[in-house]
Amino acid sequence: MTDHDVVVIGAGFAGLHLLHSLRGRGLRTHVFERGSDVGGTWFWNRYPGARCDTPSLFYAYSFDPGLEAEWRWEERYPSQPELLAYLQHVADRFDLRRDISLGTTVESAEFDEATDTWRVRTGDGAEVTARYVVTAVGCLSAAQDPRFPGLDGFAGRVLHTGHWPAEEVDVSGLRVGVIGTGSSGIQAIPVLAEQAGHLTVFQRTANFSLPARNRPLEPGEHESERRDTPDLWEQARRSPAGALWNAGDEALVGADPGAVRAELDRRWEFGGAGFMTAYTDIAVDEKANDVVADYVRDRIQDIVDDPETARVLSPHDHPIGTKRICVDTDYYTTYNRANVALVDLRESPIERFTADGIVVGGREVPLDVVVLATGFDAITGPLDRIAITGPGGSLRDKWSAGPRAYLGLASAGFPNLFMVTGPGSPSVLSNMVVSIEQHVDWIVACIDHLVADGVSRFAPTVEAEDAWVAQVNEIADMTLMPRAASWYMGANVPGKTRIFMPFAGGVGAYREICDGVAADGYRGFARD
Ligand code: NA7
Repeated sequence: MTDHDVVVIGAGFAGLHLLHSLRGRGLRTHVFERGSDVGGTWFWNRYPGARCDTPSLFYAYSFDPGLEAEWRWEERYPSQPELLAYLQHVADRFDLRRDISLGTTVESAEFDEATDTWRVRTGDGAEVTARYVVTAVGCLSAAQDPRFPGLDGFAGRVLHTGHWPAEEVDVSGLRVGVIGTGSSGIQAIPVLAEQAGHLTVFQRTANFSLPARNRPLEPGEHESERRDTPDLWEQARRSPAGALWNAGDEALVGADPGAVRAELDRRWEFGGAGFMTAYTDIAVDEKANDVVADYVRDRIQDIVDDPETARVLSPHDHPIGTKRICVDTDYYTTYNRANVALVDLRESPIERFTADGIVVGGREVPLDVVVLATGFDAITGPLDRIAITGPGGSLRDKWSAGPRAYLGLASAGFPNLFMVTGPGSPSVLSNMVVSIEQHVDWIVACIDHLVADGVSRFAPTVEAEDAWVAQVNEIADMTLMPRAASWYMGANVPGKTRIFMPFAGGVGAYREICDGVAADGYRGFARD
């Protein structure tokens, strides 16, 4: 008998829900978590200003009405401390902690062909066996720490947004540099600018950012929205992005320009990523995309006082939305502060670090603290860091030319291994929590079925997987997405194969496909 029926790797949104659901089916389940507490993404990304850009109404579990009714979100968008408190509450409410080993990194998982079980080894040298392994490692949890020349000799402090220290970091009066202007940098920069003596932003690629218009929620606001939209969750589950964004149903191309301007103004004032759903063709038609991109560039010119700074902040090298759209609070106005400077790394690349700062374009910028907001080895990175070995070899080797997984849920040659929000699923293109719940429900029902049927090995066929990967690519190619050097494409990691990783066909369509596969007796999977 194995130590556990199921080992789950990770105790964030996915791992906690898995543990609760698998236990509910009577399966002996154990979770290993690298962090010293539950929370996953929301444990590690505790940098100043960290906040979710999906509204709190949707960025929550829907599986338990009692949990939903008792939790009160404070703001339109949940902050990192609030999300961490929510996940800690979930762990306690469902008595999950007794089956979670915190501070324990899974180093390897090896399939034992003799017994059809997984041997899972952890960093403390321990080994356990399990019939099934489910990875719940998140898509953005393997931080990218670029090795700049001279970095080790820098006398100041270096911090990464993706593994920010637990204790408070006080930058009052200090000279701070931020490298990176993705979502993390764009959220952290305004908060750091308020505290720091001086802040220098080192920008490689200008990004499009939309105002969040975050605000406290009125008492009863969630309740009234739920009353007005009784099948809210069901609509979100069947929607393209797993949240209701009041998406427009007309194309921009051909629409009256005055009406377009008014609609974009309205959405800009309302705030949030729903701006991107104003028209049906923004993600697929270059002409429509250009109109929206021009609109945002115009707004940047309006907000930023110095024309040269506004020019450098205006993105020109990718269609809007093809790199993850950023949602901010006071990002562009921050550049009007006297204590903030912008360095364009395209014109003056980072030459090296010295003991006292960073040399760009032949001049040294003196710094006390450097914040790396340099992102993640997305989607595959967290899985690559675990040595996963199936009967035919390692997952790392199999995926060296790009990830291959059927439905983003499982990979041929790796029996009894499931992935939550793996490559080839909507994952990062959707509201992660809705996608996580869909994957958890599907995986738990599948494992339950396999146990009942006494199946010893279950994995996708190569044919089904190849067809799925081809479909993922075809759909991506119908959009403008592959045109950007984005982390969706693996383009931010030196040497990583460039391939569009998530499924861009929408959460609702994807759910139907997964349900159809299960209803057809798990079409595309082979069993022994
Ligand atoms: P992102 O979106 O990958 O942003 C990372 C930023 O760091 C981006 O501006 C990068 O420029 C920059 N970067 C990365 N490496 C370097 C080096 N070596 N030199 C200079 N600049 C660099 O990560 P985030 O953490 O902001 O956001 C990740 C996701 O988390 C986000 O999309 C949300 O879903 C939540 P580049 O664009 O590659 O030129």
